[in-house]
Amino acid sequence: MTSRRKFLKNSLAVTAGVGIVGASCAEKKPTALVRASKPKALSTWVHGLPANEEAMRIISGGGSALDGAEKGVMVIEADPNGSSVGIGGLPDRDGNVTLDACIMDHQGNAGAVCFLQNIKHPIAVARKVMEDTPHVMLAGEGARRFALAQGFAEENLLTESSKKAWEEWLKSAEYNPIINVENHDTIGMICQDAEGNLSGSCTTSGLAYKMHGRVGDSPIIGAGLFVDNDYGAAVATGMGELMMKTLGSFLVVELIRQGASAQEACEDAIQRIVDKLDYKSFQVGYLAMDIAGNTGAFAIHPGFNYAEMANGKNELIDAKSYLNG
Ligand code: SD4
Repeated sequence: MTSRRKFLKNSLAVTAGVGIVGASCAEKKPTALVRASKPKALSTWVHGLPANEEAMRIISGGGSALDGAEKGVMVIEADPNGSSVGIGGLPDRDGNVTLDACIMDHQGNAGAVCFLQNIKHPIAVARKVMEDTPHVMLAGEGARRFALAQGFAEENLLTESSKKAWEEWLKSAEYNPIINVENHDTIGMICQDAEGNLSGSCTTSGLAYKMHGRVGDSPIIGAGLFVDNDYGAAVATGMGELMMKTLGSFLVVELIRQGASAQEACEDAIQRIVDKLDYKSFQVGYLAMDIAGNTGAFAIHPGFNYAEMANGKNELIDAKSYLNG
């Protein structure tokens, strides 16, 4: 990695030099990556397996990466047994299920909802925000009203088992939001379609027993998800505050743009958290894919896994981590 770091430093110096003669730093960088044209789906945690199946069913049938990324995670949003996404999500400390989601397509379009209540499919609402409004994000009551106007049904998302878990938590009501792998899992997904285009999605009920009104990284473009169809895409899971402070998913994609592999980019973005923030009691996991279909994943702690599906094979893979148990 040392030589690549040197490369990054040099390329920054070159960019700075070019800046003096007036070239834009937003100029497209040359890349050695050759765009793949085989459908692929990548998503966080074990629930990524069924999400990938659905996404690949769509993409393999000629659907777009955007449709795959939306419909794939909707399977998990609709599952009442999942306690971290959509219906059945663990509530905030006052007993309200509040949902966050965002979506981004290959043209750089983005949509998001945050602090949304009583609507089971925040990802579909986020897509409507992207496609049917001039905005990127709608929050809370405004997002709920928009969803209702778009024909989404209102429903109670607090299932009996999530209510029971919350009531159990209330006995101590200890507000100590430590995310670890067994208690909370967002689904973030990256899809590539047969044309080689990338799209991504991210959806969650957020940190369990969070303060009412708390919004994490998952609906924030650049923190929970970022797609640059010229280079790659990244999603994040874990303690959202850490990704928000480092704009982690944007950082991963930017590092790919600067010449890092998807794996190196995820490792560097975790390193950025380690260098700057109090990281030891928190989990963060990044998952990335470049336009050539190369994947990368890295976490702070062991335990982060992800599902990768291509060529009819859907596999659960353990990510490497900065700390080793
Ligand atoms: C959040 N990042 O709300 C989400 C939670 C999560 O695995 O990803 N958990 O901070």
